Amino acid sequence: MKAVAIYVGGSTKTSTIEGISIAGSNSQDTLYTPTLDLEYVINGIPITKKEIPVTPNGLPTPAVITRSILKKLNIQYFVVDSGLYYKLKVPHIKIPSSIPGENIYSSNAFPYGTAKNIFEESKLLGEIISSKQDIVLIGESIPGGTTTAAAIMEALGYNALKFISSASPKNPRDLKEKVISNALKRIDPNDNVFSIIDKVGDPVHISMAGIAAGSLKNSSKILLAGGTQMGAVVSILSKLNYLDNRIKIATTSWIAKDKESNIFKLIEQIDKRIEIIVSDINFSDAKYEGLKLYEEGYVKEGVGAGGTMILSKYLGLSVYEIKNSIYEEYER
Ligand code: AAM
Repeated sequence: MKAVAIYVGGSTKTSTIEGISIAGSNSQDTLYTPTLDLEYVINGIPITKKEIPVTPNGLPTPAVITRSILKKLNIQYFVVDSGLYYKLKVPHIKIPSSIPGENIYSSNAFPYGTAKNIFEESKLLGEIISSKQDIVLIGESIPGGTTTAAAIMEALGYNALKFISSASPKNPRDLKEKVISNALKRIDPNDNVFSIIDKVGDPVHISMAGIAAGSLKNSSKILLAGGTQMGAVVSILSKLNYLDNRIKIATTSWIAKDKESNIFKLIEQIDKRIEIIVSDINFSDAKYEGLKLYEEGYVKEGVGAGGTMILSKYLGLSVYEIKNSIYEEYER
């Protein structure tokens, strides 16, 4: 079984709204997080700032899980800039038309036409990277992504706000509702999938949808590696008629058991047949407080952590080996 993994990072200025995201040590730092996440995946140490992204209470990014496992696997992996606010200082793939998304509370995410270009370019990328690969894994890092994902889904006609997750154990749902309801005022009946993303979306979910659509050309399994945000990717694919049973969601146990969100109810509205694969890794026996807190709903998912753990099992790693590699990396 041959697999390739690709991690897409991008920014939405929505993440700088005070209190909306803890994927960064403060609201302005959320714009650094995806860049540092992807630099860390490739280089082991972020370069743009020499620090691993942390939440305000000091919990490290789930990229720690992703990198520790990738080091043990014999597969190729790439990172993608789809609208990062800070440029990557490691080798990467750039989606040419991608730009950071504006704050959707107050303005459209992009100039008209941007989302379509991001989708088409990402689809080409999917066609290329999936060549000779059985499995394509697509992960994400976009602070504020749960908010823009919910806005995309609501604009496409689904109930997302009440099911969407958060990097925080205390989901700031009222704030999200305020942002999303203001954003949705700009939607009109003539909008299509792409103009909806231009208005209330972000550069990452549309890129993931494009890569998944392109990967259908070659691969038998496409793992959308993420939590409730994958609802936005699947709903985009569904509306564009690309949904296929080879496209699956791969997530963590912390998302699956989250009391503040419901990935199953979120996804079944789009299509009951979409498979959600849940990792069986838990950190209840971890020595490190930062990992133990995942069990209490902090962080939960990101940078393809759940999907990467699931992929590593397909490729032969045992639960023991997976956990050990995460604990080793954490100690480092
Ligand atoms: C990415 N980097 C992260 C992180 N994520 N570092 C720490 N914690 C996380 N959860 P929200 O919408 O609440 O900001 O959650 C989405 C973000 O959380 C995404 O960037 C995702 O990859 C994850």
